[in-house]
Amino acid sequence: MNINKYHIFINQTGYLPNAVKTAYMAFPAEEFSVCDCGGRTVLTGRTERFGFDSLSGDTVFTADFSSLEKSGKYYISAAGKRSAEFVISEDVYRKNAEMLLHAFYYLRCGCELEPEYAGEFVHKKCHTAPAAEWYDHSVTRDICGGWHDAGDYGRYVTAGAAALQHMLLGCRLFPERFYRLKSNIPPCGKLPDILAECKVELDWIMKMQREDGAVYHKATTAHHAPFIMPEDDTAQMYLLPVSSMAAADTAAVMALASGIYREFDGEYADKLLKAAEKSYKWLENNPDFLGFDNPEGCGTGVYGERGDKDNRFWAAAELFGVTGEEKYHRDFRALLDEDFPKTALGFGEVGGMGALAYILSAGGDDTIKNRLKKNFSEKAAELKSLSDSCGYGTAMTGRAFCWGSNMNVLKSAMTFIIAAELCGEREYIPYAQKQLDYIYGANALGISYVTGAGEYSVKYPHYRPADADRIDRCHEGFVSGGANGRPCDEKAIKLIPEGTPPMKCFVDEVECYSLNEITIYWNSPAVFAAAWLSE
Ligand code: 9MR
Ligand code: ZN
Repeated sequence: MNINKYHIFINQTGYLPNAVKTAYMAFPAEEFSVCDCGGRTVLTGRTERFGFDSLSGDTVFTADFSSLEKSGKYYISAAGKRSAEFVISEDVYRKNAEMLLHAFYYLRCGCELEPEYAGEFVHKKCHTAPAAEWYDHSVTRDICGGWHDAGDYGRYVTAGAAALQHMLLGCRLFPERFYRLKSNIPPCGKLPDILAECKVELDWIMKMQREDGAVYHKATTAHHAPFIMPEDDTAQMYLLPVSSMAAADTAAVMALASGIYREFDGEYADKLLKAAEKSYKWLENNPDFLGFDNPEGCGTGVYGERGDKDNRFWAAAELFGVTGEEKYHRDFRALLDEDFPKTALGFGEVGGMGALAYILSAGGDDTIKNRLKKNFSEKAAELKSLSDSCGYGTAMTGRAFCWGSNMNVLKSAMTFIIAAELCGEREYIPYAQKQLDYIYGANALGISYVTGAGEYSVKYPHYRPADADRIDRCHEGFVSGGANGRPCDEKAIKLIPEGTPPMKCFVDEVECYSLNEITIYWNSPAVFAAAWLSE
């Protein structure tokens, strides 16, 4: 059991010296003090009564200790209760970002994880056998590589493309911050670590691309493996049917990547661009939506979508950005007034990714660019008012506490950063940081949702190797899915009493996949936000 002995909730990994710093408590206290770890009081202040917060069911009091800027290790106390320890330091977020990035190494498939890079969390080569098409087993392919998606060992193209987009967008916008991240992974030519890690997934997606440019939606066994190590999961691997979302996301992310890798490796950049054009050609020849649902007998993740217009929009925007060709511009404009959110940065909704690609393109129409930026401004304003009306400062509605709610928190952080950087609205910077504070422990349960980050952090994520490796602890750097007001796995339903406020619908239990799983696209927006805050 993972029990919190603290009652004052803070970002347990710490704060940048000049950051806004808030501690939260769900008990009345008039005064608080900040102590250094020798127990000396370094700051005292009065708390503020926030009042009732409906997302947590708490009456919240806050303590603002922003004026403390001196580097060091501290804790907070009030009314005889205290917080976990935290630091104030210039490099907290660089470290956080590196830890989050290194988690992707543990998810690598098809290769051995070596002690030099994985410490004790090694495993042998996994999932190396060729995969067979679901409907025609005589068609087989080598699709070795990529990242395991999550707690399961499936590999899904649209999920991979979203995770790549978050990290590659960061590289595109803030190359210095992202390229200096060190992740302790095998070196790969001259590539910065983040690009070396992303190349693993890019190479795999290229293997999922058919000769005609169509892309298999996913590669999984028929059902999720039991809790065994990946190398012991030797059931037949299948290639599930192609989808137009997979083709469009492939075109988009390959085009985005080709622009980024060109600086380091022209040949690889050409290969990426060819792959992008090939899938785009397939999309042109196949204008109708080709969705995905599991065929009978397949029980792994679906990643279905109700349309592909936003995926095609993203693909056209990235290809326009990297080639400047008018035909992509025309396709992009033709989709502009379609009804899908133009700020969405998810794995199912990718309209925001298309908007960003267009905003960042060298050509393009300024009127359209301004309109797309305005959408992000408006979205940030909406999120700011949610954050202001939440006792714990998180930009969430009750509904947003769904399976993988932490992705919603982290996407809000991304939106605040985008509004600050691309629309010049610097007032959103503290709001971006507050979302990370929530993730790292400033929430109603006082838990840090990143494994190994902070004294009271998630220890038992739903992640097969963590349970199967016989090592007592999980390695660090995984973002847990987080609180879910509509838990749907058996154990969570049993453990979470009916009527629990959404922010408190969480338990750190390995069986609870609808609360405590991990995935690549929950880590990736965290890498984006943490790396951005690293400077
Ligand atoms: O992250 C997905 C979540 O938003 C959905 O509600 C859920 C149910 O469809 O599926 C999640 O994705 C899972 C995927 O299907 C398989 N790999 C693990 C993913 C994370 O739980
Ligand atoms: Zn594997």
